[in-house]
Amino acid sequence: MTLFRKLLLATGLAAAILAPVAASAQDIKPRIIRFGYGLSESSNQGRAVKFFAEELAKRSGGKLKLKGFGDASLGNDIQMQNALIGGAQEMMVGSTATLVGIVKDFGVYDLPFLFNDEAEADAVLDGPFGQKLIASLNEKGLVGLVYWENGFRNLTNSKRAVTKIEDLSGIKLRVMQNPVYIDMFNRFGANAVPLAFSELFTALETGTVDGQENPVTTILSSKFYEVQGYMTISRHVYSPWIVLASKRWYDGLSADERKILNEAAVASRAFERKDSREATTQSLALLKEKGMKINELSAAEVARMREMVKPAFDKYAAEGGAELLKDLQAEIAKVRKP
Ligand code: TF8
Repeated sequence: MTLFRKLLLATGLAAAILAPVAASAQDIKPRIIRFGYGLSESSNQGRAVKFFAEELAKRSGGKLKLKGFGDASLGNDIQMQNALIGGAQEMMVGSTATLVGIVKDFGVYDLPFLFNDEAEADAVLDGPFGQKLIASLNEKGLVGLVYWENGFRNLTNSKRAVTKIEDLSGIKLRVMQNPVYIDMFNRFGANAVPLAFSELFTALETGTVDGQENPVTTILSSKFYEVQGYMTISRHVYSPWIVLASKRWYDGLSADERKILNEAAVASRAFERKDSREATTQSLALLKEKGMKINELSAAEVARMREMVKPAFDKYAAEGGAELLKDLQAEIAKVRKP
């Protein structure tokens, strides 16, 4: 061995120099990954899925082929979760809120007015609290890769402008299939109707429900402005999306494939959050242009709502969520700017 080679090995430089050779010898099989999602291809969700597919192709020399299936064409969130658990589908993205049937703890994110802004959400979700919740999916047959941003949720309806809580009275409001949401909106005086997102547009159109709540990006991309005249910027819940893989499938991947998948997921997270945040401002302007009557909930009204839903927090704590809620609030306090 030459002195040069010896030196290389000793300093560990060899690994770096030989890395390109190793890359081509990586254990990657050609695979098709069926990735389901509920929104349209042109939504922020659709754009992020496309980005993810491109990243995977780039990092795997085209071997890992992600095929996106939008508009809930593989099923709604809950149906897809079950398909992943059974191994009939490889991947999906959906709201954490719809995971409560599998891991109840995910409901903690749905309590209202927890996060003040996106930076707080990022820090907590990507930090130990959010990662511990993600890890709890493994024993249920799911692998959580990363959180994406769905966003702060706002109210829309076809009846009237909502400027105070009382305006919600009697409004049939579609909520996600999640007890925290049902409880919260019933306390606000609405008539909460749990329904899969895939059925929402028709339900609004036919008057089965009068209103719904979602981030402005979704209100635009799902064309809710066509059937909803009023929007109230309430930002009542910060809603995360979670990118999931079937554990059965994931366990069959090589270490190299898993590494590529995880790294592409992290890249997609950065893309998705930036893109969604840019789209939020733009969506608001477009919704105005489409003729929606938009008002912002006053600080005083938000304070009233906070007061009104205190019992929802107590209920959540009493039903076994006390410690989790305390942990979450402590994590938020750590990252909150004074
Ligand atoms: C909802 C959610 C949905 C998302 C999407 C289907 O209201 O916010 O928009 O989970 O992935 O159901």
